[in-house]
Amino acid sequence: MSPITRSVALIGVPTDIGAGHRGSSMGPEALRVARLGERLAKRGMHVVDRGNLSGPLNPWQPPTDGYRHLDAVVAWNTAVHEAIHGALGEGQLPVMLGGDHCLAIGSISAVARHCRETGKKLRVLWLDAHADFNTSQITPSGNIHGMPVACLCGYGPAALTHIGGSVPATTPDVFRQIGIRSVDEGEKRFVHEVGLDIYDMRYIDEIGIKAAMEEALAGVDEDTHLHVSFDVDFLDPSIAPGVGTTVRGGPNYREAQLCMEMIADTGRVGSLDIVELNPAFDKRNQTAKLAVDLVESLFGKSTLMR
Ligand code: NNH
Ligand code: MN
Ligand code: MN
Ligand code: MN
Repeated sequence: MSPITRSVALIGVPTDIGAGHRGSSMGPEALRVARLGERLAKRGMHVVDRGNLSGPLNPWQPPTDGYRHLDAVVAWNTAVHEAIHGALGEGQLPVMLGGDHCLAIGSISAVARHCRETGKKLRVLWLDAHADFNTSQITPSGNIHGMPVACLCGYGPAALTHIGGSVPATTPDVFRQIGIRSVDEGEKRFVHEVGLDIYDMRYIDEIGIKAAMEEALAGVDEDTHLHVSFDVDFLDPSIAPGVGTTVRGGPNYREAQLCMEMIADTGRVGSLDIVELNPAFDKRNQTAKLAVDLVESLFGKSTLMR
């Protein structure tokens, strides 16, 4: 029942191949330096650090046909898909240490495949300042870390939408996006068209994080596999400066902590991405330490005295 007895696999993916700034390739090591593994082990989890996946270096080229580094993004995500699917098959709870958010194409397609094989219902909590629902037609940047949710829903280049076999890997209704406050023009129209369930910061400010999380978690039951895709730029930049794309007006520490605690309370977390952490923008690894602290809450560390 409780994730506390679970075996956790840490899978490092040291690349910034889909991002618009260099440096998220250093994310896995920053999380290790912040003692992610030790902290989860202290919570009673059996932690296996599987080291890092490998893939092509970042050639730092401009976009072609609306995509930057498409071939290399495919290579990294193929490796991610296999590693995450393998860990799930062994009964482990995979924690992907990114890396930029394009890698969620590989991780979530693997989780979706695992859910099809085991008959579980998938729910993805997408914690992010951004909706990541761009396509090559509407992207302002060509950066594929702005496209993973669209790719997972079948909108994207075949080489990415086909990772994991079934196309689309998943559907918009499995997603709940939380903390959103920066969506591009064309992207905004597209998320409305497909009906993505977005708990934007305006909504959270109006109804509060508690009510928003209750809505986002409604319907989660014992047959649900919860995947949390934690883009560290979800957090307000005043507490989390170590990301490439800061957006003001994000959740503060207490809101983020309650969010994580409420997810933990479901007992259904089955996989996690920690992405977009960028030590090149950080000071004294404070953002990695904060991310580790919040991931402890996600795995059951509670401030509750009752
Ligand atoms: N929406 C922008 C783009 O597509 C920025 C995406 N950046 C992110 N996403 N960090 O989470 O280029
Ligand atoms: Mn399998
Ligand atoms: Mn993102
Ligand atoms: Mn983001």
